[in-house]
Amino acid sequence: MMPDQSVPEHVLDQLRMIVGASGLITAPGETAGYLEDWRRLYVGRSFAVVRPANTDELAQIMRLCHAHGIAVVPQGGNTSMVGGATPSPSGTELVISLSRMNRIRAIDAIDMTMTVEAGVTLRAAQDAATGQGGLLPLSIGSEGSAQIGGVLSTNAGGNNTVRYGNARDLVLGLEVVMADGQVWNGLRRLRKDNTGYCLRQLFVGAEGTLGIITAAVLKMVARPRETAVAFCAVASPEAALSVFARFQAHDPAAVQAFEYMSGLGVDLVLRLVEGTILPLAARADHYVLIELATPRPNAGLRQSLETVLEAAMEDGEVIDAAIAESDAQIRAIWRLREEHSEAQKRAGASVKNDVSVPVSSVPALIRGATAACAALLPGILVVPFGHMGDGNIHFNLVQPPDMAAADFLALDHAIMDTVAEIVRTLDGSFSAEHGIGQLKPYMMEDWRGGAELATMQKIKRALDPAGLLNPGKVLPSF
Ligand code: 2HG
Ligand code: ZN
Repeated sequence: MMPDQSVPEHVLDQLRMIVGASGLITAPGETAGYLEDWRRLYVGRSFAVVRPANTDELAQIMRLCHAHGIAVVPQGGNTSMVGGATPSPSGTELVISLSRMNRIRAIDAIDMTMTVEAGVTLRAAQDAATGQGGLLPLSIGSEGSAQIGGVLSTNAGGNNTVRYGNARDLVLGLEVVMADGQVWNGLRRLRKDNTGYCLRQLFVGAEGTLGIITAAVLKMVARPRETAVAFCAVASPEAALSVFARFQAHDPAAVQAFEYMSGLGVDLVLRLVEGTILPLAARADHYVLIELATPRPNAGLRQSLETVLEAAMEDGEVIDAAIAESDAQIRAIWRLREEHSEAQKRAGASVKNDVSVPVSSVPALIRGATAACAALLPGILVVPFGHMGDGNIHFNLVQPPDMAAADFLALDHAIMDTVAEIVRTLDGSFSAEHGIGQLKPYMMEDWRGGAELATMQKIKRALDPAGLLNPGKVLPSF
């Protein structure tokens, strides 16, 4: 692709001067990977991808873009589920990749904090925390590629929300480059700091529409001394909830993850992802994965697992259970859960509903939405799974095998609306952890309209009056 005519050549020259020749990518062969989302729902265009090496370079880039009215699309690991980091097809937006800003600036085992740049992958940040005897308690399927800037900009949730909250609960400080190139250095490491509006929480979850996060101070927690993991076939969604309640009652501080999987979803993983095995004698329609962990010494977690599961078996809630005997078995059990996205991608077109309801309503969600989707399209594969312990279920639907993918995807809004209707009756949310991106702004008016959306629009106008930051994402208009 030739550079877009609306971008003067001298702007490209100035960008090159800021980041050096290797920091600016314009060759179509090399930009392609930045222009398509992980799900392959969107293919955008861009005249260039710029890769700043530090905050100062990014500030200069934003000053230049501000002066010329050039819109930008910040991008981290490009793992968005909602097209949040993909430019529009206009070709006029500059993609800013944060991946070169990948330094761990500081780590403090007394403060239990780490200061990391936006381009550090979540896994690298986790490893650094582990290296200091701590734990960065955020775990998501894409953690090998997802970068801290994107993780915070989307307020990622993941598997440990039940215990530690979402990404925003781990943020003590932020450094942000604003739309006009100003830098806000809010990299404070304070546990208490009541000094006016909590600005950092504005940028967390804003999907790069209010400013670009360049670094963050994250909280670490004590690393577990013991971990115990079980994979169980359960009799029903209600039984799954009851098992969760049993573990919460037994030792709420030890529940590190409580994940639900449908039988059909696990079938897909076993069929389509090599090296996965079911650790139980027979398949079932519903499964849960329980992880207990604690920094307490000699906590006897394995015994806790056995005690609670035996009682649940006696009451007919748990049909069969496998308790991991080694780290390898823990990893094998987690693979059955973490390969769900990949297996569903391999099974054909899918529609994702990243929804949440109060934890107590998860069974009603699973039952209600399963029946409604089956009625909408007979043969549809209903494969819900996810973070039952925090009420966030990925109510995903995979195309019937004999249907054309395009025909199935033409029904995406009908399917999403069908699930949303059930979610609404259960006082839930239409986007629990993946955000809004460009897939869901059309739902904002309906779900967040009135004072809430109007306030968001005012904030957007105040911080980015020219609409240069990640246009078309989150808000339907501003
Ligand atoms: C997960 O929990 C991710 O694995 C992805 O949030 C969910 O693929 C999905 O829908
Ligand atoms: Zn998830």
